[in-house]
Amino acid sequence: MNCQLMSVPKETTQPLYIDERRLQDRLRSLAEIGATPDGGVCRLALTDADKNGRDLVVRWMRELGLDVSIDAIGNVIAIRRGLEAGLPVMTGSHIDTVRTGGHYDGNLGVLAGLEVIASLNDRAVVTRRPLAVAFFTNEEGARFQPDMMGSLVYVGGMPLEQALATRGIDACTIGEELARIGYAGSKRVGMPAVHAYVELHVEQGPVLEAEGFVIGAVEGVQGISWTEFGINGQSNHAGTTPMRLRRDAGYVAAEIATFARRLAREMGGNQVATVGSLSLSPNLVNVIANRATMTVDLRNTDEQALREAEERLFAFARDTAAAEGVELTQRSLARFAPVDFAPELVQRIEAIARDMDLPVRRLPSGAGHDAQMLARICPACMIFVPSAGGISHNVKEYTAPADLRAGANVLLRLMLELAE
Ligand code: HGY
Ligand code: MN
Ligand code: MN
Repeated sequence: MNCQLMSVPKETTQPLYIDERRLQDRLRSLAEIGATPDGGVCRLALTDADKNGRDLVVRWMRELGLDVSIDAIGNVIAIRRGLEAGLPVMTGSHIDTVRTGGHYDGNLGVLAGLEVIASLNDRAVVTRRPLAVAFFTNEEGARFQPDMMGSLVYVGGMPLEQALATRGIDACTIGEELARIGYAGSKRVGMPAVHAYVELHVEQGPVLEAEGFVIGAVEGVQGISWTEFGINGQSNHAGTTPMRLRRDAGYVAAEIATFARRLAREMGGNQVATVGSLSLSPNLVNVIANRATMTVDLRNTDEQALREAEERLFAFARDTAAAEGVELTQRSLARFAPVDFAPELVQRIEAIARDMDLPVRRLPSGAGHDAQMLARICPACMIFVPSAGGISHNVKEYTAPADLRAGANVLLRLMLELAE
């Protein structure tokens, strides 16, 4: 990093570090919004809890002297001016959570970004390029699908009107909810364009902890395929209906769910399959279900293998439904091919970590992230820190303070490098 380019007063030629207590304080304060009795967080996208979380983070952004703008899909982009105008170096993530969310998924990336800004403010460091800290709307995709929706619209991967018209699992639309919580921004989506994007995130998996690494230099994100199946059979009496006369939607849903599991096991490699939601109607002990609605989440780092998994699942669902005499409908909720991050940035993450004596390894991301969308418009990368027990999307999600500090310091260094 070339100091004379930064108007850095003499006393700050020491290396810069983040203030971990301030970062921890912000993580704790944000986690109080939407806090659940079991110690977790529930801030589903565009709910009142999400609004309250947004308001708090926007307040912090303004207190840090950032120029805050809200775009038409509710993404919030906060800019710190540089010595020169031009495209900013951006960091960020999301602050919406799943229903059983923890304190770190998404939140760490946004608040570590604010901590980078605060650390630069403390030392009156002004970078050559502008810096930006963003949080994107509906990264989780739990209430409205697909996931990573705000960043997908930001990079032009989904038309704004289509996103605004998207109806969630509770029948509200994105557009209605953005207006209701006051985050239907006026700024055109996709502004500003970005020089480079760096996202700090918890790994949400077991690898770093199991192998004793502190930093993950993420090579890319695996492919994602979300499908919703609708199964229409015939309700009938559980006691009087002979097995040969049944058109049992519940049975077909159960067969599809166990097939998905067997398929992932049989394909091996990085193939994973999840049935995360399944509802039956009328959902009564003595009535054969006439309706089932379920989702299947398939992922693989290899696009070809993911397509094979989809084809086999869809064929099995069709055949099983036909054999049971029920009607099958299917709808894609999300479909993203695997994404590679910028190799030169992955290398910089490794080099910075090594320079700071932090054990680092490369790995793919099992989870989807906003960074995979930003990679469509600029060089993008991700820094991972360990998740205790590999747990996430679970109230027990935890990352040790030393690891949070390490990740945020690597983020600070890389952003300073990219901003010069
Ligand atoms: O589903 C995902 O991978 C992310 O948490 N939205
Ligand atoms: Mn996340
Ligand atoms: Mn998540």
